[in-house]
Amino acid sequence: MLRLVYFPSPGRAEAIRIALSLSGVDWEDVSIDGASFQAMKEAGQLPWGMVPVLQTPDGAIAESSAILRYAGRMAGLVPEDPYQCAKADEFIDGMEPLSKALDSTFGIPDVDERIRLRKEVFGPRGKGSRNLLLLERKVTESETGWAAGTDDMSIADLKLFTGLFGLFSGNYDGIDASVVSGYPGLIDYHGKVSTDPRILAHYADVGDGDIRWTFLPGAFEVR
Ligand SMILES: N[C@@H](CCC(=O)N[C@@H](CS)C(=O)NCC(=O)O)C(=O)O
Repeated sequence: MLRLVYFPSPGRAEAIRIALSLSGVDWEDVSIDGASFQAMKEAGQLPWGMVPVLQTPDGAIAESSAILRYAGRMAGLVPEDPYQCAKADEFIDGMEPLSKALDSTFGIPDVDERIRLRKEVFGPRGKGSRNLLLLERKVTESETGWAAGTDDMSIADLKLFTGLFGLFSGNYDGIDASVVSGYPGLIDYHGKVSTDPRILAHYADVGDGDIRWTFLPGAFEVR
């Protein structure tokens, strides 16, 4: 039995959750709060002092991308071809600046200041906007439409789809779904992944009011 430990939000665990579900292995989605996080940290159960962590019979694995590669292999979402595998890895590592663009806004206690900084990140010259443009170019240039140009959906798609569109659920003050409307290539990509039968089945029970609404088909199409 594998146990994935994270906060209840999609965040850095969502791609792993999809991979574990698609793999068919026996796994448990363990949601923790701040107090349990501290307790686990103090008990030395978090290899790098952070979550997500995957508890396996061999020991705990940390770092969301490492866990995604592990779970993705079981789900058949790591390409066997070495070049395609490396391109998927490249994409995953290349996405880190998008997370970093927001990192500095998380520790800001004042909500107005937090909102101001985040609007700047996704403003005309913000780091977030630059990253969205780059990601849009990547998916538009992909011959297969999959993020890393792989023959089939890969772990890079799980990371991009959840890591990018999850930012616009309303869970983060100052960032809303209207940002995505400026990137038609990303909306097309959202359509490709969200309507893939594997992804559709995974989110079959999710409704419009759920924090995961951004993963449903049509989420960013103008209504
Ligand atoms: N590079 C790590 C970053 C993990 C990370 O930032 N985790 C956050 C939650 S999203 C965390 O554990 N924060 C609590 C803390 O740092 O005290 C990964 O990708 O897994």
